[in-house]
Amino acid sequence: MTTPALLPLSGRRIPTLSPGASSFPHHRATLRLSEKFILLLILSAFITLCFGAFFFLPDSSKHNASVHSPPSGFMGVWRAAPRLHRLRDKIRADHERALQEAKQKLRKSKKALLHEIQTEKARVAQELKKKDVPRSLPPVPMPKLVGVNDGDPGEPDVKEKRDKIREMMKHAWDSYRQYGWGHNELKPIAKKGHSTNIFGNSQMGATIVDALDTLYIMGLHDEFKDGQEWIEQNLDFSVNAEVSVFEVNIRFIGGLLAAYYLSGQEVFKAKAVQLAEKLLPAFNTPTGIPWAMVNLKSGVGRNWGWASAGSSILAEFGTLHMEFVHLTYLTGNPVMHIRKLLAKMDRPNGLYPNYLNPRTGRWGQHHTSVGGLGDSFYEYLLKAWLMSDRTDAEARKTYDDAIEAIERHLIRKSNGGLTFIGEWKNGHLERKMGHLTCFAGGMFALGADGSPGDKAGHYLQLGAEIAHTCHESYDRTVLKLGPEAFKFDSGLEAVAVRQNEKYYILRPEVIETYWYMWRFTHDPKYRQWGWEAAQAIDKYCRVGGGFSGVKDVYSSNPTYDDVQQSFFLAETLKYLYLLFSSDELLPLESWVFNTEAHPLPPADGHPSFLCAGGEGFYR
Ligand code: DMJ
Repeated sequence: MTTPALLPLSGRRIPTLSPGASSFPHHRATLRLSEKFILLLILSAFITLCFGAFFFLPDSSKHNASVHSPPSGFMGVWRAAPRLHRLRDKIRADHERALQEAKQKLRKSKKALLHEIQTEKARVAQELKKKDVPRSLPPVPMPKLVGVNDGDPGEPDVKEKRDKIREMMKHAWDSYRQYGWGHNELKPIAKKGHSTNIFGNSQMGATIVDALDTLYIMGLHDEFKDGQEWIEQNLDFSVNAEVSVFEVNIRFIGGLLAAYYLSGQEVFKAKAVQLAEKLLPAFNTPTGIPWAMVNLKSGVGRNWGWASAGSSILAEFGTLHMEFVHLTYLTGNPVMHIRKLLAKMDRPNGLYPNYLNPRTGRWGQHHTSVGGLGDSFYEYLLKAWLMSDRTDAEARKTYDDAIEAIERHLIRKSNGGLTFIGEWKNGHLERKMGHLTCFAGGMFALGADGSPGDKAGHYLQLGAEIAHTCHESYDRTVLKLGPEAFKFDSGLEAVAVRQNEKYYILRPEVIETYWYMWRFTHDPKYRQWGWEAAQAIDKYCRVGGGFSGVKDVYSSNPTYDDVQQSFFLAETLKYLYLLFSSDELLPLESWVFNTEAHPLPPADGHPSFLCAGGEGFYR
């Protein structure tokens, strides 16, 4: 006897055995699939009918129930037929009404329809605005400030120069007040407002915010009050504008924080926090490396179209620490993560490429620069350490290592003996230096104290050499103003070659380095060089409606670019003013200047007002 193989029963229907040879099944134990399906269909139709009858006509059925019918049971089902008619009629009526409404809408003019849409949009925006009320901040005492004084230099001739710088600031501000008020920047020749894509299509008064602390330290208090009033009444970040995260951080958050610390006016603190919260969605990327741009309203971020392989830019995502460290109480610090991620990555020759893809976490093009695209990343490593009262050893080490690699691969001496910082492009050194790179002289001097080994003197010397080279780039022009970029190649020394590198747009970097060098050495040549630059700016860039950049510093008959940049008021004039003030005004032991020259007190290690603890910053 064979034992039938045991089959697993699950999922199988075992056929009944027929007694004869016939294979025709006279009787079936179960239904066919198609039969089951039909039965199911009938059943569900019946259930739907009952549901319709009982629930879809709630009002009338209630009414009927109370007046005519027995409360429940069999009779209820009988009553389903008239209810079904009513249901059908109701559907027809609804249909008809919707049709009429649609016809009416179509009869309206395009203008009326647009108006209706706009009104609805405005209503929704209003609703959203109501929800957008900023979180209230904990009450905390105002920091006691060191070095916010007059800074009288003593010597009358220096005071005279300082007064001249103050007068230039007045001219720049008054012109903006008159012709560009509320716009981001000013066109001093056309005498109207100006803006660039870094501010999106917004009108956020960039010049007002950027200039506030300069006005304050120059003692221009009426102008400061005027700016404050504008901010109180008009500065609104719920705008549909796609802005540069970096620029908004350094100019607006930095400017507002500095204005708060100098004046103690709460409005600046509140606005800085609101704005920082608007920037946070930019960090929403797979790696946490922020997008270059973010829409302030929608929070959607993206990168510049021109950046290598969809990358974020080193100098942009690497220049957030100083400001965000002051806001950790409310925003956390999404920025610390960036440094951690960079520390894990391989670096070609120890150098940081300027491009990093925020999706993949991979470097883009291998281009390293201490000027545009890279500059303030290095600056903020050093300043993170200073902000922490020199406790953030990781920041200091990262800075020291980066500078060592830069010295090894990018810094050279020209045939004429000028020290310059070139750019590294795919394994090749380009012997060209940008005006932006000139800030590095001041950075080397600032970082000298605290550098590893016995190298403080070396870095102060390096700062002095860069200051000298950059001064040469000014001195070798007709206008005594520096070009945007200059070469050290084929017999050329510190001069621009290409036409599109000959412009000067009121940039601060060279004067910034003079000021740091002055503070650390008190060598009078730095005041002398600063004064030369101030005079050249006043002579060649001053116009009726403010100050303008010039297109060719080698031409005795320059044409204007017709832009008064906000950083001219925030940085160039501030550094000049400080250069002719005493060191007691904003001493470097108590203040760290962000990359837009906005002075901030150290925050880490201190219970700063916006950091957890909220005890205030006392020194
Ligand atoms: C400023 O906005 C900042 O200094 C920034 O770091 C780079 N350059 C401009 C001025 O040149």
